[in-house]
Amino acid sequence: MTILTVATTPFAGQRPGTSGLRKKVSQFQQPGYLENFVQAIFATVGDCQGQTLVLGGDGRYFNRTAVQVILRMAAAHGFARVLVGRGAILSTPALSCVVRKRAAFGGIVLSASHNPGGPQGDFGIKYNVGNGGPAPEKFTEAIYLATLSIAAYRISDEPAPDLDQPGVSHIEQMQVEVIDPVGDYCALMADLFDFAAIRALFASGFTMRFDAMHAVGGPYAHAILEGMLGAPAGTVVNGTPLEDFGGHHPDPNPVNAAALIELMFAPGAPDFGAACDGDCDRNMIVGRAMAVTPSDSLAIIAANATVAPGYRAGIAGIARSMPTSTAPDRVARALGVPCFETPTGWKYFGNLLDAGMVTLCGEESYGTGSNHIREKDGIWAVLFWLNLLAASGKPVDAIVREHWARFGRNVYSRHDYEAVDSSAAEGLMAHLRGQLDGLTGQQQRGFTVALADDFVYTDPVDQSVATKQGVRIVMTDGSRIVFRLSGTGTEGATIRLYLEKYEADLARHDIDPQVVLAGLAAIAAELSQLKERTGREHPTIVT
Ligand code: VG1
Ligand code: CO
Repeated sequence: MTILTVATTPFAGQRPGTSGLRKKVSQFQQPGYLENFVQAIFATVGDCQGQTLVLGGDGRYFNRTAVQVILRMAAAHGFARVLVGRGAILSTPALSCVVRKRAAFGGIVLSASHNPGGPQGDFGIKYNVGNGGPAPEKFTEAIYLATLSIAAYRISDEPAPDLDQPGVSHIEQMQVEVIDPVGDYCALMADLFDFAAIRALFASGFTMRFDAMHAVGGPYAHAILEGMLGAPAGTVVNGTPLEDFGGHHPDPNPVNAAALIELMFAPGAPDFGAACDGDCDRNMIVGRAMAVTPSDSLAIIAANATVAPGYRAGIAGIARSMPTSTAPDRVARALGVPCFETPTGWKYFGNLLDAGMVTLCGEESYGTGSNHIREKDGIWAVLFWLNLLAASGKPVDAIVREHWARFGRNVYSRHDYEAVDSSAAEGLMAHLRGQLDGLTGQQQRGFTVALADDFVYTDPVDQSVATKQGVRIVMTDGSRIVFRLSGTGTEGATIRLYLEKYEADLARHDIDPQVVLAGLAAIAAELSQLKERTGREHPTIVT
């Protein structure tokens, strides 16, 4: 058959954000839109001849269509082999796992993660490099540059094979191998965690609810929790991936996973609750009447890392994104290991993990992971907690409270202002930046500003520099106010305001975080002219 060279013209705005290119499905459906971006990826990665690519997505609307197009384009670019998950499915962590295990050249993930799906929803595409992790920024910028000057893309005119049948077929000379999307991943999890102990825990009557939110985590949770670990059938709910996630945001936070929270806070709640997002790289951990703050979850995992067989030798270090609370820093100090502060987005953890400088990574946005792959990993975090519950014999809330008693509590909250007018949001950030020089030493509502800057990160491994990564105002007592604009939204701008206050006093650990953080929120609103500039009285989402 024939390899076609199709003339095309550039689309504006194909710059990858925090995690790949995310747009409305309708934008991706424009003729050539997906093709242009994929051509730009293949032009940037270098010689594809004879290479192996891994391909799959979170099952949302347009996933299959995109996989078929990418297969035909990969064949036209000389790839020898593409490993594609059955049904075009691979969770983000599973793709990372397969890239590493099969020593592939790279991978393409189709997902808009926690953003809603369906014809009216969002779609996304992201390139992962040979370490299994998201392409670093210099790479994504090169892809963007390529989209600006594109004149043609190459594609085979052969149809893509049936993606629901495991096995090998061909497009042109290229092998298409439809693989079991859960196999490699499940084997890796069984290596890292004490499955015998978790199995015994479930056998003893321990109860759990895992809410897969109709997203790609369902098949993984079914296979591992109800399959390998013997949790009773029905432990996993909403476990069949739907193209529109049942009309919900597949976002595991207390607002979007309200049904799980309601169950966990009601009388007769199961012992443990958890949820993952659209592509199963995020996790929410819930105990009886307690949702665990993601920053605390990272700190607790770090403090207890050695309970899991995969981490018995201890951890080399921790990395957290800048807006994530400093709770993990306290654990790192106690363990005598470094804690790195990176910009938002998992791509910044790759070098530290590859260099063996850190073992655990996390973000406040319900993302936790380790050096086992190069993406955050929702199921991994759930299994870590199960391993910890099995090893300690304690419930979630006791583990969290004991952690606070030992290290103090970093009271934390994120306020999101979604779909704000873009120029108003840019103006707010510029206004904040303009004040930074004069803030240090200023007193505000009982706090004294110790440091005010726009976060700049120099990668300790390759010395690459990322600038303008968020405005942070740090008080002398360690309290922090952080502002940044989201790089994953598809409508207007989303302003994220992150608030943190350290509370050593045990007696104050039960006060509502919003009450504890009210003073900092007021300072943030005043300094940024939030209400005046956005017209918003309240955040859209508080987590
Ligand atoms: C958000 C989170 C960030 C996360 C990113 C991708 O980015 O804040 O921590 O890495 O989503 O996660 P932003 O730029 O919107 O704040 V996922 O699960 O959407 O791939
Ligand atoms: Co995600």
